[in-house]
Amino acid sequence: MQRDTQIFDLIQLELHRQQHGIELIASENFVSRQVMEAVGSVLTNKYAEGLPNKRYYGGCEVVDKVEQLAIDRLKSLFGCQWANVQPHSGAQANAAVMLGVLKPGDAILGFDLSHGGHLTHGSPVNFSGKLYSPNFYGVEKETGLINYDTVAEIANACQPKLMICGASSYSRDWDYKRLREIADSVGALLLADISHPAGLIAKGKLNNPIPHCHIITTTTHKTLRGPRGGVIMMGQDFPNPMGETNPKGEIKMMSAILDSAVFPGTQGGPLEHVIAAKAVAFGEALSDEFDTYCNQVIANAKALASAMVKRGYSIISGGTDNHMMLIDLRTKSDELTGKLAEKTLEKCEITINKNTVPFETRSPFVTSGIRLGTSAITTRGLKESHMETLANWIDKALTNHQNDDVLLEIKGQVKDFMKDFPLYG
Ligand code: DSN
Repeated sequence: MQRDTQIFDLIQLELHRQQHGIELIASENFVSRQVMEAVGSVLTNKYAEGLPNKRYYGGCEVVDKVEQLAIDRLKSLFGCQWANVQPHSGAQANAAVMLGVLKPGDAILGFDLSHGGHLTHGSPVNFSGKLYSPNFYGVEKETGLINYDTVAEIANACQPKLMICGASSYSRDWDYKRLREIADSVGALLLADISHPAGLIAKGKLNNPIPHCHIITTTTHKTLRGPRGGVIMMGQDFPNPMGETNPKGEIKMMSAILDSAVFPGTQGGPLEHVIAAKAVAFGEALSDEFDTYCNQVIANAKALASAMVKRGYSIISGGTDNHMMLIDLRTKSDELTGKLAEKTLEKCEITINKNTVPFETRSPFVTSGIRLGTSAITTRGLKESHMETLANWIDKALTNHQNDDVLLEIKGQVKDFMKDFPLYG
């Protein structure tokens, strides 16, 4: 067969883009070569509907071992009793949990998307907001922080069946113990979607949701530095409170409910090549080297946040506990929008994303904020001492957004600088 040069030339271009630029998108990272090798392996050819040793297809003896390794490694990484590694993404993991524990129309309570939450936590444009009755909590205007007393009041008012914590742009840690008390007080199940900080949680750098939340979902490709995908975990299995029974009339355990909500509930055949890559990444994350990496991710985020504050930018909540920060550009300049900042920095090969800020006044396509994260640049090898340089470039670019000569000059400097931090060299 002829080589598909159209596609492989494009992949080469993307490799160069990743090598030359500074990647500050908080949800991205660079996987190891062995993670990519697993994703590109012959396992992509195999159908394996079902679970290890309980499949609907023959020839699964190898993928059974692969998937079991992924499950076992994930369980030891997070110290959880049960895991399903088949969700194709974080959104699929959340869809399966909701299908498993809710009926259409049930009330759910999640963190408002415009305050830092996620689409799948009840946004009206997402299945979670269309199929269920969404309610939201947010951050306080003055502090940029979640007030748990307010969450308790909202939960009491809306009586959710499922409470969701976790975010895509909240730079502070979560009080899972308090959230569980609130969930218990209204008889709700508590789901933690730890997609962003999962790697940092696994290594004990942030509060641990496993002992407090009934169900935990995460993507595997952010701070966890694995292939694109999702997983579902439970610290401990428990009888499902919805009272669903098996054919023998016994109350089904939640693990059985969630397994069948993934398949056949919301997915068909699992992606065993991706599951193999998840296993590789979980193995890497179990290492001491990954612990050092997580410390550096946080140190870099704190250093970048203070370097930006020094230059007149305001961070929502005043700082960061994790790998990211949400910057409100309005304190710096009235004309600077998230959209303009994203486009400007792109011209310098600095990749970020525009982001709504709490109590946003602009549309989600324009926004007043940007989100920066340090997972990917830390994988490249950048340290705290480099964050002043990055903040300088970001600030210089944003204050000279109309001057293409300045942007071109920064682009050249960025490219030279990143040569010292080789990627897939
Ligand atoms: N798109 C992801 C993020 O950037 O946070 C969330 O799904």
